[in-house]
Amino acid sequence: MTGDRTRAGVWSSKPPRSLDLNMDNISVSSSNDDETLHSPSQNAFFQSFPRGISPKYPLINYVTNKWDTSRSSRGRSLSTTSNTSFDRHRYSWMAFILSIVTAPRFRRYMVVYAVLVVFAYVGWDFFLQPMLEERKVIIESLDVAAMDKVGGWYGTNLRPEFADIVTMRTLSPDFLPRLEKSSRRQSGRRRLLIVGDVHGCQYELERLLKKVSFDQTAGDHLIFTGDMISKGPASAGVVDIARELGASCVRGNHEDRILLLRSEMKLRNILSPESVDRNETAQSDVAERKIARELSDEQAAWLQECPVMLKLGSVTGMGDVVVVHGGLVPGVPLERQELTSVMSMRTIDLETHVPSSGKEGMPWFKLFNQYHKLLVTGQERIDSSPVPTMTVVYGHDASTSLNIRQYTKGLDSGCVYGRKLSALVIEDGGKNEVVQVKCNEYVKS
Ligand SMILES: [Mn+2]
Repeated sequence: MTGDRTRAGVWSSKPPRSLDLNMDNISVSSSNDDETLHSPSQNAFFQSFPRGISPKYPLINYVTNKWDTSRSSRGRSLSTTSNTSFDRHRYSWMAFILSIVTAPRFRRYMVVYAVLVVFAYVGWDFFLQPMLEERKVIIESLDVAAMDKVGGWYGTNLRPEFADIVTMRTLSPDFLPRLEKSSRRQSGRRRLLIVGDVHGCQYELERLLKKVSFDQTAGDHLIFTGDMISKGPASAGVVDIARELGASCVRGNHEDRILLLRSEMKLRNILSPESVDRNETAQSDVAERKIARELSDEQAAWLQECPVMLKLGSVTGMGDVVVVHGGLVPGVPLERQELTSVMSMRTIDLETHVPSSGKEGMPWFKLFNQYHKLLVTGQERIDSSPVPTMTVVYGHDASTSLNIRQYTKGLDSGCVYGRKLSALVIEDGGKNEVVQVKCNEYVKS
């Protein structure tokens, strides 16, 4: 202590030159008087200290190493110690949390966890939960016990007879792919080429046939799922190709309308191009009348022979295959399906199973697939004999586009809207694949 005091005494009487420079550094913040700082006089030296402190000890004792983190060492007087311990305590907690948060690894993990949480939430809310919900309502809809509540399901009533519509045909078994994959030595293959809605896109149809190297003489057979005509540029041309290649077809809603319109126009003697109705240009079906006039009697007669339902028979790996344009109500025998709905259905009412061409509601193919899944699992519980399942190949639903499911194969991929023309190719041995070509946009969707 005495040594300290003596040294303090020495300094207070005459501070060395070098210390003068140190003083300069320490007192910058507390003094705004540069003149006095640089003066060698002792008064200036003492004035530069914070008030209340007399330099009894060497200056080094006043130096702390908290200059850049502790607030109390800067703004406040060194002698006020009552609050600093509390502040330091609080500070150490904040510093602790801050050090965790600012650690690079912690931040990295936080980002990873945040992303995982977001993914889990989105996955549940947008995919898993709606899927489970949908499955639940479909299974409830197929519950036989619910049938009585609405007085029975659709399809048990008699349908009206239409004289001018071919209801059903069965494809010749000669066209069906063989059970075994044909070897090269075997004469002729048997491929089935089922093409979705062409809508007069003749050029695209030609390109598709070329792409799959369609060869009628080698045993390939062509089937159309309906709506070969209307909307696009060359309805008659598409019918000509189909006739040339000996194709099979089903009646779509557009064939149905054009054929009905054409026979009505024929009855009224306004089918020839010269006999255009005076009021006709004001009517909404100008485009359809044009197509009706474009088709020759032979082309119309060929379309007239397209059935609403085409049974293909049993195809390896697909069970019984049926081609329609719109869809089928599950659980109703083909003979009792309502024809207009078969040509135009998109959705189905969950309570009554009444089909509709509207886009809002449960798509018919979801109910159809679930119905057949339940049929198969229910059968498995009783015995192990294979269940006669049915696969529907259809078109019509351009808004859902290509839609390949276990028991339903939707092939309308919106060719006329500039999307794609699709074909389901079934080979010997039952192997099947979808082949597509890109289309020009003929109609704005
Ligand atoms: Mn259609």
